[in-house]
Amino acid sequence: MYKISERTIEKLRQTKSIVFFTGAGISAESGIPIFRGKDGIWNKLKPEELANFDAFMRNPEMVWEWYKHRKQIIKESQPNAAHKTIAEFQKYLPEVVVVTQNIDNLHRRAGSKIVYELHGNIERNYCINCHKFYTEDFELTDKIPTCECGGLIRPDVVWFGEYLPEDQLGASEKAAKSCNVFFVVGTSAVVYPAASLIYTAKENSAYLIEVNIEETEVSRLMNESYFGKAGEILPEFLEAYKKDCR
Ligand code: BV8
Ligand code: ZN
Repeated sequence: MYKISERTIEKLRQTKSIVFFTGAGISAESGIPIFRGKDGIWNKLKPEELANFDAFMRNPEMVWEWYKHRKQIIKESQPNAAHKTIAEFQKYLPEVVVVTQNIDNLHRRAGSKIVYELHGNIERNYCINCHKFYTEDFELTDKIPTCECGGLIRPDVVWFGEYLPEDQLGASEKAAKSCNVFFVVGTSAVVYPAASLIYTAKENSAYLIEVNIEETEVSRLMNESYFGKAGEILPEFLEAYKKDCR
């Protein structure tokens, strides 16, 4: 049981627009490994070796090996209570925006309607030559998926050194500027420009609430931090909201 503070309930009561800024930690309870920290996937493999275009051109087979592995895990995973709670908030508030760094599509699968994907979506793939898109059902059997035009097919995710999709980042910045409450859920907040949205929300004097199993480099910016699992804490916010604000 987590005690949600009176201040938080007061803020939720007054809010019209909430942004949930999420990272890999929100999908941890769905069985999807996080990136950093003791069980992070990047402990074993370095991002430089995998999540960047040069690595892909040097060794497409190895990079595809990693993404096929992650696609499999994501395919077998389900949205957890944290994703579902965020979707349920939509029943009570006029504007619930999800800004996610995750590529696992779990927010949409949980029922969230406004979802901005800053780093792409692993269920989408495209040819680097003719930009033909291949959705989830395309054959992953080949070691190196190749387009009918002969070009290499890559996952539609943002690698290090690549620009974020302008429309997603622009809409996320707009939401961070106009929301009353900005949740920061399950992110180490070390990747930019995604993490800069936290500062944008702060400058817009949104009420910042962090949900994480441990302190992060942005905990000092928060109005309140709740330490524990997102799948356990987020439902408590909704319970408190329904009890006090309905
Ligand atoms: C860019 C998609 C402009 C792929 C990802 C050199 C050249 C260019 C740029 C840079 C450079 N040096 C640095 C940069 C900037 C770089 C960056 O930020 N690097 C960092 C690491 C220092 N950024 C970029 O490159 C970006 N592009 O800047 O372009 C540009 C262009 C050209 C030239 C110059 C500039 C692109 C960044 C996007 C990279 N792609 N992913 C894929 O997923 O395969 S990043 C990757 O990290 C994921 O998207 C992930 O979501 C994201 C952030 O990590 P988190 O989500 O926070 O996950 P993490 O594991 O770190 O933390 C999990 C948290 O959850 C922890 O705090 C844990 O405590 C908590 N937790 C765990 N369990 C739970 C929990 N919390 C609650 N409940 C639980 N149960
Ligand atoms: Zn092609």
